[in-house]
Amino acid sequence: MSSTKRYTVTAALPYANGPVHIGHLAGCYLPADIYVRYLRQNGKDVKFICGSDEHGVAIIMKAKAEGVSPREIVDKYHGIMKSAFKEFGISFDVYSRTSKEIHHQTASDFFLNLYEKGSFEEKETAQYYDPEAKQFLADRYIEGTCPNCGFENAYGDQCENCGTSLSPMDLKNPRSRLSGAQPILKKTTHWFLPLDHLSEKIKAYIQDHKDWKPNVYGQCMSWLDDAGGLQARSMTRDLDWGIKVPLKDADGKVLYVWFDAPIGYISATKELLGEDWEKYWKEENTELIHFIGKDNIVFHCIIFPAMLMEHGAFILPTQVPANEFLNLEGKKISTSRNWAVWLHEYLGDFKGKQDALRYTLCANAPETKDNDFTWKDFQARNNNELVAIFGNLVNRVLVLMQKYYGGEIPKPQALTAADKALLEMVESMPGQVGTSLERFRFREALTTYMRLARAGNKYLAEEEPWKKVKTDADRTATIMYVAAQAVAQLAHVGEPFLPFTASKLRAFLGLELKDWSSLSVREFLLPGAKIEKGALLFEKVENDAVEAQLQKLEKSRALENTQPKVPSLKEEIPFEAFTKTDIRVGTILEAQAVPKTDKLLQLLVDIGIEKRTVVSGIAGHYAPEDIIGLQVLVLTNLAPRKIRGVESKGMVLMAEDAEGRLVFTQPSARMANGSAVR
Ligand code: B3M
Ligand code: ZN
Repeated sequence: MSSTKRYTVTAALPYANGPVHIGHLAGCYLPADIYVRYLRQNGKDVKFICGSDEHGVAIIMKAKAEGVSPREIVDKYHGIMKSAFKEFGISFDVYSRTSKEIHHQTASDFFLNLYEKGSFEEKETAQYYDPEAKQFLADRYIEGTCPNCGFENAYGDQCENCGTSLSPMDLKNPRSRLSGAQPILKKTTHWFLPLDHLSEKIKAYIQDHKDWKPNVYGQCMSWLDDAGGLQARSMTRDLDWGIKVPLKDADGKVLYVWFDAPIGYISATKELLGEDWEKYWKEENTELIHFIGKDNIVFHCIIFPAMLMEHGAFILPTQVPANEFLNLEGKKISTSRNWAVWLHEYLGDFKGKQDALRYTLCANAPETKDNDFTWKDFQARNNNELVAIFGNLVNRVLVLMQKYYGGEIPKPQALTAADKALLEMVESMPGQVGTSLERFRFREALTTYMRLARAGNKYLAEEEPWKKVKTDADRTATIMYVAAQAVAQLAHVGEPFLPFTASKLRAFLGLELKDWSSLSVREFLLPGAKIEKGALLFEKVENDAVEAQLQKLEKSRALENTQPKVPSLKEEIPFEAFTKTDIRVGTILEAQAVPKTDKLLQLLVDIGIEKRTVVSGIAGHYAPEDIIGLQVLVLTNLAPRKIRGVESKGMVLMAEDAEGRLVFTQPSARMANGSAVR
């Protein structure tokens, strides 16, 4: 075993069911790329691993929506994502895909390894099944209300609103996304990873990583401390798209996508390195670092480590720097509502401006809380920071250097306090930026970096070499020399953040890419060195470009508003079915909150024939004191139900809009209680 430290850095495998948008970039790909470029530049042995996640219900649903096969979907989006990442400068060493043979093999072997060890619990359980579509409803096939945050469109595996990982049984009001039908329960056999039995080990592992970002550590601990503790999780699914369960009698069953996807990191490493892959996954001196978004925390911090522990041959993740979410113009990014900035479209609309987006996304990275991307901010960051500060400094230095010295760095004379202060900043900046990066504080790192550009700009403005050149040749030479050192340092340390700009700038200055520890001021732009006159590094983003983007979003918003928001019609029923319902006019006599709930009111309703107790989920919409005396419609022959200990006989009929607002349905004139509705 060699003792050189290695880094295996992964970025979450994006589902190949749509193109990449800025939320993905800010969440994990950009910080991962900055981090990896930093390590590489500093001579570290690092492999940057990613690829498309091509299994799971997310893919099948998209295929259904587009009316094509899952295979066509993954081929299409894998291609789009791969080339967009590349053009944006995300410098993966490998961008693989989970439909590859090498991955199927690796994932099957992993499953069999655990199976043969007896790690799995084979269990027959009742699972949701769609009686109309005739299939089991795993993960994203099912939708319902999140038990954690109340979001109504949470998936069976996860709530995309609050990030909680779920299982279908956790959902309230479950419904099939295939047919809209109420699912029924049906028995099926699956293989479960007994997280419950592993929870002590997992807890010890997490507690060993108090250095993780607080949002990550906190989410893990709340998972572990959650009332029920960790639950065994099924690692297989009843689906026909995915990696076949490699066992006899497992027809129609595939590996759970969250079982196979993280193994995709391993398969991709194999694809990249051949036999050498093992060093990056098995040797203790390797740091395994997963860059992800917050919705993937539990899978990378608990489930995947549990799989690796059970397998036994692998190292465990040492860092999981997860970001929060990026919003767009104040609204949650949404693929289905086309509320997004798609990377491939940005690259088409803003040719050659990769660094402007990289800069804005890093400066606004949702590192500790959700953050917002706005086009106005993008424009301001580009025009007021990149153009007016960074670009201006570089341009002045290059132009004046040509003008005064034919592009040859002059020899400095005695240094003033201001010269020394700027040179000190030049010297100390890489170390400070590095410290921030090693703590995954990308915004802080970028701020420190830009501080040098600001200081250089200010220095030139104060020293005014363009005036001194007429009277004081020595002083002018010193100023220009000092300013050139700042520009050179920006070219070196800018590589991870602004790789396109940094490389252009290094070319103008005739500099090689260097290790940051060797960036001692008096070494890189020595007097006598020749530099080019260069060209502008950044262009302004004009108002009409921003307007065009805002209009694009406006179209999505308008489209959304024209789309029917009301629920689709239920299936036809015979007239007799309707005549069975007994709906009456009633008057609310009493109303009170049901204790320890925030949704329920207990009502006493006079329905003419008798007074009924009805429990109604309207507490969020009406205050009890406001509804006494109202006439309402009541379904009176509904079988009684006990709700939170209160027997409810009947149902008050409400109208509900797309936002979930509830209002009473009422007769349009006062009627005698007990009047029938027909
Ligand atoms: N494809 C989920 C996601 O895109 C998933 C990540 C897999 S990482 C192993 O949010
Ligand atoms: Zn939720």
